[in-house]
Amino acid sequence: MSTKAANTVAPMCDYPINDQAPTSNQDVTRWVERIARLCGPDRIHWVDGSQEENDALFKMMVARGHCIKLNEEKRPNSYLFRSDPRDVARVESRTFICSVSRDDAGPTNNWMAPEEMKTKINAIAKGCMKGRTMYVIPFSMGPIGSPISKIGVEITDSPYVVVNMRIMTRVSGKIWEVLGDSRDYVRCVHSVGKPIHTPEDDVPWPCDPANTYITHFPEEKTILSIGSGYGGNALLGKKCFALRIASTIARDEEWLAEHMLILGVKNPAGEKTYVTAAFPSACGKTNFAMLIPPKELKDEGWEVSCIGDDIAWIKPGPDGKLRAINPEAGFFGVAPGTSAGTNPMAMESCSKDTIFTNVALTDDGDVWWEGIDGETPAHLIDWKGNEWTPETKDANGKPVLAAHPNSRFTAPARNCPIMDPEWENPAGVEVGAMVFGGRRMTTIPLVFQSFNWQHGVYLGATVGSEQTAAAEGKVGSMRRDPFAMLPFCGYHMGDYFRHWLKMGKTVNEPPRIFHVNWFRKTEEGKWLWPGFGENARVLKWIVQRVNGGAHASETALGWMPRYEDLDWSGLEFSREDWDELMKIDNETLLVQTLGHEELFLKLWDHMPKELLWQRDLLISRY
Ligand code: TSX
Ligand code: MN
Repeated sequence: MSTKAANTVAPMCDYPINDQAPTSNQDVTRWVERIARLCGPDRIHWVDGSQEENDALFKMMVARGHCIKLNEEKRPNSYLFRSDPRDVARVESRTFICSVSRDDAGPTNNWMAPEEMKTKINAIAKGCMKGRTMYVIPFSMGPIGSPISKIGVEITDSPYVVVNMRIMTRVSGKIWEVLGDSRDYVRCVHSVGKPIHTPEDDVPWPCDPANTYITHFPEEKTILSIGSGYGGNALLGKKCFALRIASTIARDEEWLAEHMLILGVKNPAGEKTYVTAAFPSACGKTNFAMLIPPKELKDEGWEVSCIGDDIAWIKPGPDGKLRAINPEAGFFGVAPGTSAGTNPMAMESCSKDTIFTNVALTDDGDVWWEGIDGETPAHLIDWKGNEWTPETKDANGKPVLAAHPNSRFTAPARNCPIMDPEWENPAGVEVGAMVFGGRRMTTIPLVFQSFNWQHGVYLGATVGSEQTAAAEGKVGSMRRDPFAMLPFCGYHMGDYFRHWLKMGKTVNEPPRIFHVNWFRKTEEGKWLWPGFGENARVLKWIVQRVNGGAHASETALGWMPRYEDLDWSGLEFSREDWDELMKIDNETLLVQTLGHEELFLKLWDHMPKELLWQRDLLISRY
């Protein structure tokens, strides 16, 4: 099926809504009919994921001035979108978990009673798609038909969402066959919240910041999002489904839906160990997911491959060991800071077939952002569509950024040269190690291993990161972000900790858990660790530990490598620097540990006592 006129129907819902439906699933068709009657789109388009359909959507968006086609020689099959300047990021203050019980959502989520929220949203959504096409997108999170995968259907009035979903998830008419008459799919409804009444309403990036709501109904596996067209607010398969809704499903079905990258490490003997890792934002998760080891380690036969850079669904396999899949099919990466130096594989991934949002445009029709390779061009069009030179200043005399700090590339995973051969294996890959980390300028050493699963869960529960200028919040202040899931857990964080503790018991040989910190500085403020590709040396020690092949010394924090336990070939790194990088200062650590209390107290009535005991044991070791 392609975008032929027969796929569309006449305005204002006085038309037969489901005459073109490619499925006879009545749960789907009745739901689509109900949403169409509420939102009043001019026509309905059942998305089939075909190339012709995709081409037609881009052609339409270019013609309407929604996006720019980039230079076909420099950036084949790629497009640039500029958002409304008010719609550039997820909005946590407008993100709600609407579970029946307020206690279920916990104190770290916004909550509203489901019926109250639906009444509120129905009022805003009435006629909100007037003048627009309503797209119905069938998609699979994970390989189509895999037992670990889950089906979603997103209704949206944003063609930008349709083309992004086609990269980030598996969008296909085949989904209807897999779904059959089942009601087991996640219902996602999205609208930019800006009907077209007059031609002036047809702006390139419609949105309604004053009436934006991103809402989740875990008991009904439903997501309602209105008012924003941006990333995590609108591409509902990602944070809303694969993390917030999936975390509640995982709690009930005894698996884990995590904000984790997945990578593979191959040793010279050809043995693969898979590692998952959770870091708060601005720690370089995508860079780590696609890391290129230094030449000397490559020459020894070490290889790193990528399974995913953001989300891991982790379930016990037939042998009781944990196996992970990447439910996504693409990367929605932050552009600024990405370069051949920091992440050559991401640069390769977005070299073609990519949607860019809020980056700058060069005179020759390519893209540019702060931190990309090469000289800064003398002239650009910035992310707001304004003329830009390196001298451009704002009203306060401050230099203007050409790309928004949260500007993005949406690139297909298949473009990444180091995708692991198993990345689409429906059975997933066996997880050998799990890594937690944060951006910690002081106190926390480069790497240590937990004593056991429960201690590892404590490490995950106490993850914290110091704020950079890029993030909101005071620079340098500590933000706790347990398991990097604080904004993405669809239920009470204390219950989530308990679920993790329980998984360690139900699983055969749980993965080993590690903590890393690439960001420690000297007292003079110099980076102690070169990071990036050199992190492969730490990865090597981690997988050797998993496979019983490396030494570690017991410390108060956990098992730590000695200088001689890391492979230093090709890197000059002195014993003195190592000692400073790995230094444990009991007095400072004690104060830090007391800082863990703040979050624990907030969650106190759901806090598993095991974690309080872990804290006491930790203190007793200082
Ligand atoms: O992504 C990063 N990683 C992980 C890479 C696999 N970043 C960037 C974070 C912002 C998204 C890092 N920044 C890392 C890191 O390991 N380390 C640092 C800190 C650092 C920055 C620059 C240098 C060294 C360390 N440069 C020089 O020393 C020359
Ligand atoms: Mn993420």
